[in-house]
Amino acid sequence: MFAPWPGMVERAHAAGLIRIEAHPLRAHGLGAYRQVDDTPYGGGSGMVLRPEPLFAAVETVSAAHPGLWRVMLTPDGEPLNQSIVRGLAERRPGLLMIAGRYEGIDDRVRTIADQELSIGDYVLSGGELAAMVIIEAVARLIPGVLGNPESLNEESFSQGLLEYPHFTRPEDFRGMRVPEVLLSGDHQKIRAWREAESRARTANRRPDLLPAAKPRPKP
Ligand code: JD2
Repeated sequence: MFAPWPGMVERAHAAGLIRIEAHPLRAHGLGAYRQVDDTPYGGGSGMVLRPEPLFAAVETVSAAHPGLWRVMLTPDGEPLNQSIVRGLAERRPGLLMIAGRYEGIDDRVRTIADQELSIGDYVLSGGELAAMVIIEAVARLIPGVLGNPESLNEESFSQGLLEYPHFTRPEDFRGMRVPEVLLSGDHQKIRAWREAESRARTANRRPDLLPAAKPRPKP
């Protein structure tokens, strides 16, 4: 069956581990042309999403699926991070994501949302891709969606650090050798090396993450 989402999300959906529905705003548009946008009060360029279609859509979906946590995607929302993603993944029965379009959304729409999120400091033309980013980040935390759940605890950001470098075969690729410690079989040494690499990489590339990083466990 066709699904506009790739790979893991599609498999999780097919396996019944997650359910995704799309509810086009147009179904709640106004008048013969099912209008969902209008010109901004106070003038200016660009169109603004009207509140009625959005409220109608949210109320319709909420009536069919009571209790969904309402997330609105917006450039001025709280910046998304893995800790927020973990919180979203625990919401039951699930999420209702509000994805607008146009140059803006009528500000009264905020009042219908439980949480306003942004996926980063750049400008998109609408909230749909942001919603898909959240779908993928959340779905992989749902039990059974990922093949190997242990990898979740080790991966990037789960300890607040960037990941250690990974290597696979061959041992020597064009003169670039796999670090000797990884071939040693000494798992305590390997763990220490990975932790040090993780910290060094975070300090070099993302020093902003370090204050929040989990302190090194005492030996
Ligand atoms: C959206 C638009 C206002 C400029 C609905 C943009 C987003 N990280 C992010 N960047 N942009 C968005 C986003 C989300 C929803 C909408 N637009 C266009 N609105 C100013 C452009 C309309 C997130 N999340």
